[in-house]
Formats: sequence, structure tokens, C-alpha cells
Amino acid sequence: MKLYYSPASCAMSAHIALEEAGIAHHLEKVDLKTKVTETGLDYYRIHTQGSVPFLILPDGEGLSEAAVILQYIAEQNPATGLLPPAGSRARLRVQEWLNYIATELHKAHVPLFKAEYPDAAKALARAALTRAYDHVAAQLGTRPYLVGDQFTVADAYLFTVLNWHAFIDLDLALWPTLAAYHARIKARPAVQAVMQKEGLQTRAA
Ligand SMILES: N[C@@H](CCC(=O)N[C@@H](CS)C(=O)NCC(=O)O)C(=O)O
Repeated sequence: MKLYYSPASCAMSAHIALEEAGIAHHLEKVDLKTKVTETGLDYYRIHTQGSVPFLILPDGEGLSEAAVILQYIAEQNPATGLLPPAGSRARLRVQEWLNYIATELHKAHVPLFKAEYPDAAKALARAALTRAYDHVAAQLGTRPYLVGDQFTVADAYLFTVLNWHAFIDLDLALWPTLAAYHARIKARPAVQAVMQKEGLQTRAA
């Protein structure tokens, strides 16, 4: 498999899942501004949407959408428990979280990342994110993971998105539950390995 990614982007969730699942993979970095890959290819010719993550499957087909890529990766190594068994209530809850993170949390960050958005849009995004963080913190409570007592791909995605707090100047300390969760997931060996490979700061904080 080959993962097209950009450091610290939402593709980091797929990178973490690959590492946690122990699946051999290649990485190719994409410059999201120029849409050129690290081997000099026009990324639009690989993935017409120009976004990451994009996973090349063993048969050469490409798969997009983080929430789907994560489930695909988890299913390649079910013994890891990255995705609970099909038909279980826990599987439903993981899928519920994946969809929530993709639609309510991930996308709510966008205005804060792009300079083109006016201040009013940024303020609205910040308010929406604050409500979303409140929701996630309340749901998480004192539990170590989003679903059950095991790390799942929903945690890989939530960690990736929470990790953006530093880039958008949102103080995670306002949510002690989320700050503790972020530090706990960051300390996982697979997450440390991913952050190192992506050239990010790895010290668990
Ligand atoms: N619908 C896609 C969206 C992925 C997405 O938004 N990726 C961002 C990085 S986190 C991206 O590549 N943006 C392209 C750009 O900024 O030009 C998914 O859920 O995987």
C-alpha cells in the first residue's frame, strides 16, 4: 500500500492506523500548495481532488476519504481491535465517531487554517469548534478511548484533529480531559513513530 500524505494533516490518522496495524506501506509526501508530490509528480493526476489522505490499494486502485480509509486499514488486521467486529454495537459507535469527526470536527477547522476566510467566518468557526470540543470532552469523560477500553481508528482520527490546536491557537488546556487524552495518545509508540516520520515534534506533552 502507498499513502499520499502531508505532515500533520488529516492523513496522519491513516498513517497512525497503518503503523498501529503493523501493515507495510510506502509514504509519498504531497505539497498541498503546489500539488506536487515529493517525487515530482502532478498530484492531480494521481488524485483528481488534490487532497490527502489517498491510499493506493495493493491492486493499484486508489481510495479516498479518511473515515473510509481508516476502516479499510483496520480490516486488514482485525486482531489489532482497531475496528470492533462487524455487527457489534461498538463498531456502530466507532463509525458514529468517524463520521462526527469528519463532518463536525475536521471541517470546522478549515476557516482557521486558510488566510482567505474573513475574521467573522473565523470567529464562527472558533465558536463551533469550542462547542464541538465541549461535546467530545463530555462524551469522553474519564474513559481512556472514545469507544470501549481499546484504541480504535476513531482515536487515530480524533488525535490527529486535536493535534491541530497548536496551529490554530486554541488552548487545549481549557479542556483538561482532551489535553490528557491528547498526551496519552501521543505517547503511544506507533504515534511517536508516525510523528517522527512526518518530521513533527514527538515529545509526549
Ligand atoms: N473529504 C476528504 C477531505 C480531506 C481533506 O480535507 N484533506 C486536506 C488535508 S487535512 C487536504 O488535502 N486539503 C487540500 C488542500 O488544502 O488543498 C476526507 O475526509 O478525507
